[in-house]
Amino acid sequence: MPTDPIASALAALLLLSPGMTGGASDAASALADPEPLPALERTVIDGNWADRATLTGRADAPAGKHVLWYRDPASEWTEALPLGNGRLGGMLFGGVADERLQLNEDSLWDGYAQDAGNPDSLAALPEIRRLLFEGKNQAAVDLAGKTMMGRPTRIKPYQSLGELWMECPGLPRASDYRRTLDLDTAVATVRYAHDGVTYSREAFSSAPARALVVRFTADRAGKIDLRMTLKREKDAACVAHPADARAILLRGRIDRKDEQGRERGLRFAAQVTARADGGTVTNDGGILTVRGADSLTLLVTGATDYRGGDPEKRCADDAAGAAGQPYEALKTAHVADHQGYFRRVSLDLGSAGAEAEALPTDARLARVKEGADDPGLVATLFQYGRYLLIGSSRPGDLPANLQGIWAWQMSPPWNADFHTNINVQMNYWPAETTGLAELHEPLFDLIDSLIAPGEKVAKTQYGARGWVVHHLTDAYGFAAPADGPQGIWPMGAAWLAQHPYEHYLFSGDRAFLAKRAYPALKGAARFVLDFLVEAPAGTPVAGKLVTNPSHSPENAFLLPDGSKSVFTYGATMDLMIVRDLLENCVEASRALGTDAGFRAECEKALAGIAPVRISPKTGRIQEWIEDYPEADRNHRHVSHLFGLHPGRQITNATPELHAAARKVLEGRGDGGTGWSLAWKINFWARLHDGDRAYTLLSNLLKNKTLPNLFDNHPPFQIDGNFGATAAVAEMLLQSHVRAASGDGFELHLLPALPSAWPTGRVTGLRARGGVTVDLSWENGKLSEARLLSAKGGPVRVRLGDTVRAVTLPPGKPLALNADLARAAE
Ligand code: FUC
Repeated sequence: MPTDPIASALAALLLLSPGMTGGASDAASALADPEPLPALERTVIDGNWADRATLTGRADAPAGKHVLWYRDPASEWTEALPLGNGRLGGMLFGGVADERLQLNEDSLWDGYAQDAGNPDSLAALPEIRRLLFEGKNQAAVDLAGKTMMGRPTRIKPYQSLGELWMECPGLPRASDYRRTLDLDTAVATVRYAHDGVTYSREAFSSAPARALVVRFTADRAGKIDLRMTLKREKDAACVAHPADARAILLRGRIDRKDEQGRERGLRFAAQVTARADGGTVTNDGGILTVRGADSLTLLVTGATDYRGGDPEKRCADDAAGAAGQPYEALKTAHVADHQGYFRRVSLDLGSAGAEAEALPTDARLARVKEGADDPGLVATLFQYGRYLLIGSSRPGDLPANLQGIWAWQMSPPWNADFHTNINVQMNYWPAETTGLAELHEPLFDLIDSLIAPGEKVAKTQYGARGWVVHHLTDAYGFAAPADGPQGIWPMGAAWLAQHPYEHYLFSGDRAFLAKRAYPALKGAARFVLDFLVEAPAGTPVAGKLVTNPSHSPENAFLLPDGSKSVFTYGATMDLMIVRDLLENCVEASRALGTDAGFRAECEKALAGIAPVRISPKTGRIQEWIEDYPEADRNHRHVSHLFGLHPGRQITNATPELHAAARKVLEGRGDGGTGWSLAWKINFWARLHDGDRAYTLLSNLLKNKTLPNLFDNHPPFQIDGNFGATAAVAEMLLQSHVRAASGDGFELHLLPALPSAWPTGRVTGLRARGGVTVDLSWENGKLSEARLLSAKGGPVRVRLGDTVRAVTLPPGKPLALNADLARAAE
């Protein structure tokens, strides 16, 4: 008989209930285990994790092009591997003796809908504006702080759903351990050997099955033994499922009351259903024990009542749906669904050699940190951003938040919210260009859901038409200024509205433009038109239209008396966002042949907006109307280059601004936080400087990438992943410039190809105007471009200084050679 308490408890159970499968109540009485179960001894959930098994031996590299893999289980959350079906997320640690699957559901947000607009704002606004125009910034901050902040001033966080903790007591040691995540299949695996038996595990989060699936197998019968329970730091308890002997249920409700003392917290649930082949499954008050199984499939479901319904019923229904299919069918459907998105784009940037490519991902990353190039790893990072968007943003779900859907805390950094002064937008930069346009939809839904609450705040706080959002929002329509004075940034809606318009530019979908994009644009523009004011005499832009109050996201400047301020009027970013928005409104209303009066209003404002200013001292685009020195020269936000990216005001056609933008970037330097670096790579790509873009991309990989390739702001923040993916696409293909004639776009091929990628190939990139582009190049020169447009039509194609007008046949690829001439068929 084994002597340790777990093993003896398991052995006792085996003796007491031979051959029993799934008799929960019998099992409960049979499991007379006086010892505390080690799986329950872990009471503290934190970012770290220790697998108690001792590992020996060295596993071989797995097959596959874009596979993350490791020779150890994760010991920190940012080493675990993310799985997601858009809604249901899991972080798999891959332990041998102790396994952890941390769970998320995308709607599990603390808080509730409330009208946070501050009614004191409207009366104070004229005075705040006067103070700012007169340079009395601190007095303006004080007054705005008292009158403009939302009520409440803070939102509540997105939270972890819970954790599935598993324990495999018979596995104190293992050899040849390996865990992997194949981006092409979206399946994670764990494999190791012990005592002559090879154990394997596979896990994925399936969109078709609405469930996370974890499968345990061994190459010898009867070898699967484990216990498991669901945990959550607060507001929930795990019980035996009342209706399913082989399931455990985490039931919870967020403890949140409104001012009247009414319970407003979401209800939520997670369910784990065990399906064993052979052996026994017993269920003891929230602990499932599997003993002697040949194989085991766990179906993990999760739900909240954010969209109504009963979460426990939803979990049970989803589990029942998944349980009706054999494991292989679940896996096949999942892989097909994932690949339907993932395989639209392929990328090959060259290789650092077979030896480097055979290293585990963490070792490859370490090699890059030491200065080595690894184009294969860059391609994997690019694809990882796409993988993460497929995993965190499916139609019908909430958009990817600051951590996608993956967050282990009850209060993650920055609430894992939707930050609207760069971050949530950055999440969606790769959506259109890398062939994932449908995954943009959750952002459009969020935008639609913000219009009504945004209209209330626009009216209450500014007496304006239209809708406004400030620097962040949550899942409940928060639209007022939050946190502190940096939250008084009424440009969130104006920026967000760029996204549905871009979707139209890429898709050409006029019905979408009319129904979804135009209403969002028009409402955001109405707010802006009412918010703009004329700068008074005595200011550098007297008589011109400016925003007020205003600030350049999160950056401070030094006033002549040496004091610091964040508050001003007409910050450059505001003016660029406003211009972008109004120009998009003009284009959209023309395309729809509608709203001539409103169009004229936009055009009039466009003619009056204060111009972007270039500092006579530094030659840089000024961040503010006055040429203030910035308080932090390397500040992470480079807001005053909005017009370079994601806007399209600064191009080759504006050489002075182009040069002044470059000077801004030189000034800010080649470092930065994760997303900041990602943004700068996009900027350098738009400046057509591939080598500089590559330097920053290398810096991102070296300094801001965690072992599981999550971007490290720090801490982990997913926008840097999405921004990096978008940037690589932007280095290979751009289409934001309008063709010189007609209303088509210029497809700029390899606009920022770095010398580090002399030979490569990309397929499936998307350009505005609905064109799919495949490119191959050798020795830094284009070999062939293939352009495919469903509708066909004229486009301009640019390669360096060569520009050719071509007409694409509908639905048939057109191949161009290195001279942009039609390639021989
Ligand atoms: C922006 C940044 C912060 C952080 C936060 C979530 O406001 O300035 O650095 O990334 O978003």
